[in-house]
This record gives sequence, structure tokens and C-alpha cells, in this order.
Amino acid sequence: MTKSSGATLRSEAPEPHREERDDLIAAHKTMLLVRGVEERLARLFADGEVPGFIHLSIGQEAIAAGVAAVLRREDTIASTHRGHGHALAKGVSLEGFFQEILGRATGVCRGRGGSMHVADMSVGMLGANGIVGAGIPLAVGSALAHQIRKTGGIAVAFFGDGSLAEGVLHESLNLSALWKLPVLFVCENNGWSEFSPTSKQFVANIVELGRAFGIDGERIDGNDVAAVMTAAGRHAAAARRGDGPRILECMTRRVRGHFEGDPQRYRNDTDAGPDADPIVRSQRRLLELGVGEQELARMQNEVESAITAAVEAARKAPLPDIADAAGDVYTRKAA
Ligand SMILES: Cc1ncc(C[n+]2csc(CCOP(=O)(O)OP(=O)(O)O)c2C)c(N)n1
Ligand SMILES: [Mg+2]
Repeated sequence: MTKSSGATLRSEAPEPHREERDDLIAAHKTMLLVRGVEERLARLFADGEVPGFIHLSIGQEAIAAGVAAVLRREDTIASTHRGHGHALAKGVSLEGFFQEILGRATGVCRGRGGSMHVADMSVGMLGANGIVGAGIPLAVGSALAHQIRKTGGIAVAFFGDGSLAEGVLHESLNLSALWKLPVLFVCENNGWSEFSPTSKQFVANIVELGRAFGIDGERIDGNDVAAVMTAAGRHAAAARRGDGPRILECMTRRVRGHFEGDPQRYRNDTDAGPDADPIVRSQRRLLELGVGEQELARMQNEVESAITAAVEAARKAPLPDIADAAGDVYTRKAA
């Protein structure tokens, strides 16, 4: 490359905040994808195209995007009933994802799982989960596998604050601390457990609970994707180098109802203002870092086109064959 070109000279000048900007752009794109997918799913559900229930993570995208940003492909995650963001952020393909949720034979679980059971072992997505807290021991088991096989990977358990009083969380904290497992417990604290405030169900908080087991952790602003990336990076690195489990409590807001169609008569906290929106916040920071309005619009358009293409492909994809309904349920008797 010649030194005479202006572009070359510019790229050689020290660029303050370049790393921050690149990381934030990547996380912002993930959040745009998750938001765009869920807004589309809300419409598809209202139009009757989605079998079963869906639970949207709108407003909570910074947690999935920020944590996944520090993970490697071989790392594993276990998710919840509100797991679209976790799946997409970990790398489940958009096509396979929509085909799964629309119940198509070509979905990542051949249309047998749907929204609450999206799993894809090829990218380390152990599964969404309809049972509160049930993903947590799966992550602990996966962390044990990483430890035994010396993969260098870690496991992440995403769970809601509705899991805090579940015995399985307490057992999982104990065992992971005892065996120094490479696991990161990520609590998405949106204040709600279905239709009840979590404060009516649990007397302590997850960070204090962890201390009882000798596990370090911290509470952070879960709507600030940069803060999530920084904290997750630090704790994931500790777990990866063999320091044992860590806890991240991410404070956030559930913008929609518990499930799509929830009339939310039990609730009056619906307007928290734009500052609570993680995408508005990261967009503001990106503008400060010199990313132009046009570039932001281009990212948004790219995401929208990819979603439209994936939905169209899912609509055209075949439904499962009824003759195969019992497939994967019974195995053939050995001859
Ligand atoms: C073991 C179990 N108990 C109860 C339920 C019913 N249920 C479904 S979601 C939910 C609350 C979940 O709250 P949280 O874990 O905070 O997740 P959020 O919905 O807030 O994301 C409950 C009680 C369930 N699915 N599993
Ligand atoms: Mg909750």
C-alpha cells in the first residue's frame, strides 16, 4: 500500500475508541436482529402463523447480545422460555430458527420444538426450556463436560429471576462451586415471575445467594450492552481459566406481557421511557463514536431484509409428515 493515499494515511492515524466502536457495532447488530425477529414474530403470532405460545425478550436484548459477544463457538448455553435472543446471539441460523418456530420439518429441531425448545448443538445452544430453572443444571452438566474433556470452553446458564426460589438453582450453585466448574450464571432480572413481582417470592438476591456458596458475582445494568460485554468478558475469562463459577445479575425490563396476548391487567409499570431501551442507548453511543445515521439505517435495513427472506423461506418450507409423528420417540427393537 502506498503512503500517498489519503485513505491510507487516515487509517494509520490512531483512532480513539476504535475497539469499543467495533465491539459495540457487532453487539448492536445482534440486538437489532433479535428485536427485529421478535417484532416480526409478534405479528406472525397475531396473524395465527405461529403454533403454541411465544414469550418475547423485547427490552432485554442487551443481555443475550452482550454475553454472547464474549463467547466462543465451543462454549455452550442453556436458555429459558424467553430464549429467542439467546439462540440467535449464539449463532442459530435465522432460517432454521424461523422454520422451527413456524413448525416446519426443516427447522433446527425438525419443527418438533417450536419457540420454547429451540436447540442447536452445532452452535452450542443446548436449548430453550419451558420449565423454570430447568436449563440451569443442563449448563452445569455441560460445564462438567467442558472440564472433563478439557475443551477450554465454558457454559452459560441464562435464567430469569423467577428461578431464584427454585431448589435446582441452589443445588446447581453448590455443585458448580464444589467442583469449580467453568460456568457463568446469568440472571435476567426483569422483576417479574409470570404475573407476580419476584420480590414476593424470594427473600435475598442472586449475588448474595452466590456468596453463601463462595461464588463471586455482580449486579449490573442489563440494558447497557457495553456494560454487559465488559462484565461478562471478565467473568467468562475467570471461569475459563479455572477459577470456578461466576454470577452476573443483569437488571432489565420486560417490555411486553409474559406471553404474547397477555392482557397485563396486573401491571402498571409499562412506561419506563426511552432510556430503558438498550437499542436506543447503544445507538446514541454509536453516534457519539462517529458512526453515521446512514450507517445505522443501513444496519437496520440489512436486518429487516434478512428477516423477510427467512420468513418467506419458512412459509414455503414443508410441514412435518404426520406419518413420522412418532419418529424420535421410540427406537427400533434390536434384531
Ligand atoms: C417449574 C415451573 N414452575 C412454574 C412454571 C410456570 N411459569 C412459566 S414462566 C414463569 C415465570 C418465569 O419468570 P422468570 O424466570 O423471571 O422469567 P421471565 O418470564 O421473567 O423472563 C412461571 C412461574 C413453569 N413453567 N415451570
Ligand atoms: Mg423475570
